[in-house]
Amino acid sequence: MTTGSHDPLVPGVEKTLKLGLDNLSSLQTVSGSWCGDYGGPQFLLPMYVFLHRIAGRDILEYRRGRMIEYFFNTQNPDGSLGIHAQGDGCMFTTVLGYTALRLLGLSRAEERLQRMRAWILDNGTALGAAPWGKFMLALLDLYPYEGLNPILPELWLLPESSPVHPSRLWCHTRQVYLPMAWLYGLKAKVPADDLIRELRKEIYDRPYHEIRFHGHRDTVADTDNYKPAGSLLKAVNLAMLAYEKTHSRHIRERAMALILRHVDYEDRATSRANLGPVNAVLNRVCHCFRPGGKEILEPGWDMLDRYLWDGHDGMKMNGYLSTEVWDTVFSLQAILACDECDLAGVGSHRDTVEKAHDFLRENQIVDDLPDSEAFYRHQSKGGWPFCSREHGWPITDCTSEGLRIAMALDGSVVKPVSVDRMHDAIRLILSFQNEDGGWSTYEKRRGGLWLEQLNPSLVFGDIMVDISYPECTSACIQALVEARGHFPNLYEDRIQRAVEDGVRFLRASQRPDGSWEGSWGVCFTYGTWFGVSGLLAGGVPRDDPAILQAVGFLLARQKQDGGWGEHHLSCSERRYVEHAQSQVVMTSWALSTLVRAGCGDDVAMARAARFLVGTQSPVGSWPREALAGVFNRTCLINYDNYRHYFPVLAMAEWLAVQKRTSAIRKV
Ligand code: LAN
Repeated sequence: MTTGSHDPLVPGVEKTLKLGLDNLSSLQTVSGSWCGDYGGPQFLLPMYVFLHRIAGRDILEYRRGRMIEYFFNTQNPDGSLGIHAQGDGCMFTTVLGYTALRLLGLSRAEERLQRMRAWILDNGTALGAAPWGKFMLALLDLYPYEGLNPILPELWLLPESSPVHPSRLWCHTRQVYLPMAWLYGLKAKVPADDLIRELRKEIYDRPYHEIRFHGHRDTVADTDNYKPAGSLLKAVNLAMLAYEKTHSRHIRERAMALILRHVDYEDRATSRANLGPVNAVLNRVCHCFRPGGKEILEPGWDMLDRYLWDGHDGMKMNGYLSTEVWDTVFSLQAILACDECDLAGVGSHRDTVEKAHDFLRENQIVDDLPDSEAFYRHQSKGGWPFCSREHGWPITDCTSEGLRIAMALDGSVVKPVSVDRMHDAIRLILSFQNEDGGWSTYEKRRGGLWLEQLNPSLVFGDIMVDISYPECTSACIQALVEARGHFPNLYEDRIQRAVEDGVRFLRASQRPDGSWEGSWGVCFTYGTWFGVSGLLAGGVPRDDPAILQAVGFLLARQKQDGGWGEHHLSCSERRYVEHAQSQVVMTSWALSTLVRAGCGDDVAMARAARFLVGTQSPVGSWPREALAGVFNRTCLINYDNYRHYFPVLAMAEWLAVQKRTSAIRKV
């Protein structure tokens, strides 16, 4: 099989790329961004529905219908809901989903609900829901607070030097447990009505008043018990219980007031979007229960409703305010890669690129927050968020990808990102680096790894500390190296050192089989794409054993049809689990990795390219397949636009090499 310019594969790839580019371009929104379905986690929509019950706010008729459709479309044949839309039954999400459907107006007699309820009763009832599920039920008076392990507000009063002070936690965990602690302190619940009294009969197998809930604090269904409580967590829970029974009212009041200051700060700092969907709901639940809360709630509903997504399978709550910055940087990377192989990516899509670049420029965060230290916020100035500027939380890799695009288009767009702003981004990236050489997601690592033993969620893994990740580290290395080329002499020594340390982290996190474990995509295919790209950017030569081993890892997993397919169980089981079918997005990551690594196996790469050509639809897009995004080991999330830009990016990189080598051959 030849892959030179005479091979029919090259014109086939060219045609595929042109169509893919046009399709990508047609998906751009009026604001210049790309933005996609970000559903997957199944606990979010119920939380949205619960909040409406608590706040007494109606959900529009159209939305109600589409939400019901969503639950039904993602329901498993056995009646359950998974923790994510493609997962096996999970008590946490099935009980919340069932309750949400009842709140949305469905009758218990509805066949779908009967099946759901049968699953709940067969698998241990709501008593086995993971702690976040029980907490949400408690707010509706469907589970009493004495059946919960305490979430003490007083933790916020600990000295900041304490190793368990909340400021040491990963920001998502911190911001979720913040409103939870306040609501726990208040034992907040809405008065039960007839529907709630009926529900009490439906989600348990015994009369509610006969259940000794305090004996079920640690009851958890097998389906929900990914990270079982260890002896340290159990001991801490007992100690907190003892404290809860004897706590001083005065100290509690101080803690509660402090928490509300943090809640209000987070609302202000994010234009009421809040860091993520869970604290967006819970902060609002807090407002429902505080004096004068209605005035705080009222102006914020529009922002909350931006989390809703009316998708192909119904209406869901997205996992983030939007995916705009992230989708836009990768769409632009794909378009730019087409330039590299003379496919006139930018040239033929000038307007698209200008508008997208404008969007990115306008969505860089330009200021630090006032009083940020008191509220444990790292600097923000110069950063890019995952979604849009008003959200205000900068992320290490979003900042890096944003900066890379800004530098790549500097000089070719009408209004480039200013030099000062690019310098701000570089400084911010440098400030984020950890002592181990790697980069975390939002902040520098603040807590000890041992804190994971106190993970009270049980259903998620790795939520306690923002550790260094190969993905974030790779993106930061790539950005810093390109920054060194773009701004020679700027922070030269610091960048040099940062890159060297980053490379050291990547080397140390490579697994003996040559792969890297991804944390935010499925899984080893995703991680290895970043591991290899980061090492190469950091100056590691292509014949380095680390690169060769990574290439070997991928080649050994290519399927008969030329594609790669990794199952999401890889993420929870932490070993490569093959998916029965090849997946377009994973094949794109693998192909891009091999091309960048200068893999000697032309046949393998040609087969991968042929797979991508063959799976494209007539309009230039690729099919929706298994979910390829993940967080915290167990929960998948849909990056719907990955199938639109990653195949283009990978094939364009492949084609550029084909053209270069055939040009050399001609010479
Ligand atoms: C995200 C979304 C973006 C994502 C990337 C930038 C793509 C990644 O490279 C780093 C991690 C990050 C920032 C990320 C982390 C976990 C998030 C925030 C999410 C997957 C979106 C939703 C998820 C959040 C934790 C969901 C709420 C659940 C909890 C367990 C708190």
